[in-house]
Amino acid sequence: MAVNCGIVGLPNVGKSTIFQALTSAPAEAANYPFCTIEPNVGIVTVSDDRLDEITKRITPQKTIPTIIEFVDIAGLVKGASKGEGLGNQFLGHIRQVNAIAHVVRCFEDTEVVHVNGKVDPADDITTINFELALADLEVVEKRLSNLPKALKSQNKDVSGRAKVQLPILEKMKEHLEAGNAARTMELSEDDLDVIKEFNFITLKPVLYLCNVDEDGLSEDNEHVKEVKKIAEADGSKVIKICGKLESEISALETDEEKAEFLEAAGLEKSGLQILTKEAYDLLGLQTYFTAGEKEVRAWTFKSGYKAPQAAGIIHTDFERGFIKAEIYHCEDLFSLGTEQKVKEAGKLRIEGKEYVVKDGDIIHFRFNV
Ligand SMILES: Nc1nc2c(ncn2[C@@H]2O[C@H](COP(=O)(O)OP(=O)(O)O)[C@@H](O)[C@H]2O)c(=O)[nH]1
Ligand SMILES: [Mg+2]
Repeated sequence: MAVNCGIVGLPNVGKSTIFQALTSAPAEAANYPFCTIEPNVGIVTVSDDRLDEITKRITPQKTIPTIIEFVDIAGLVKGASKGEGLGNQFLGHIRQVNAIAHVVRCFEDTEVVHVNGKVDPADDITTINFELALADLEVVEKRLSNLPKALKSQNKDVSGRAKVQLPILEKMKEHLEAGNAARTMELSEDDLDVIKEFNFITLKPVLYLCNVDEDGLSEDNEHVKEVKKIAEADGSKVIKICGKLESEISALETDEEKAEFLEAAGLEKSGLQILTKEAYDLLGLQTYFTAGEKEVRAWTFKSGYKAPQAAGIIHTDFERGFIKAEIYHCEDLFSLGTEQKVKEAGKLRIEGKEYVVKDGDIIHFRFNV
């Protein structure tokens, strides 16, 4: 399942620094054939303690974590929606991502020029969000101008679709014109389904990423406090990261060195580990595992998936030919110690097509093609 998160923000806020730190230890691309391989796309493994614990108990030949793609989206400046900067090119990239990490400069450094001359998170966020709202507005207006024709279409599918889209898009137009993000509108699941085809940018979930200096990590500075206020009103999450520190950590060679560095800095996890985890949660993603002697592997699925859908993530044949799934939970493995003991304790279950997969399930699919 290809899941990706776009990194946006004004120029010089630290996007590329964070992106480069994130992707300094790239995942082995061969394991992830569905990924996009482009210079501004990085495949980042999602660290998961449970995967390490399963590996210890099963001792497979190899362990493959699940991943998330990060896309460094440059070119967002005032006027981007009108083609300023990299304008349209950037907008094309951002329409394709599942979630947005919005980097906000919350560090002071006279050596690093701010595009508007001073560090002002509220103003920066407004600028970016305004451009994104304008970009969506353009899509809405274009569709609205085509609707009268579509409404008169002989094709019932076309006219029917236009009819349900009309009131939603009209409401959305007003909302966007006021500079608001579409995600702050009240829209039902059905509404969302009807407008899915437009890939609205401001409907995507957002995570604000405060790029702070080292002091800002332990205590929120004024800039961070401001971002938190905005995010709260917006229903978005905020995390802090120190781009400079992350790039120092990522330059270290071994995991041991990285762990020592973090400990010395008084940190439990790197900002990047927190970011990948948060991005994962933001998207409502969960993990199940497959575990055999050859390979222990983590797989990403959307919460609510039933067993055949989850199987389809491994291979479409698994979904088509799904028969049943043998399932136990990783916590049972951790408490009982071995797969054999899990079986003896009666914790291994056979589930059918209607089973809703749980985060942390260890699954063996039976299928027939
Ligand atoms: N002091 C400080 N400088 C940073 C930090 N993160 C990035 N920079 C510097 O800010 C400048 C712009 O960073 P860059 O990642 O290229 O920004 P982008 O334009 O958003 O991609 C570079 O000179 C970075 O070294 C940070 O956390 N602290
Ligand atoms: Mg950059």
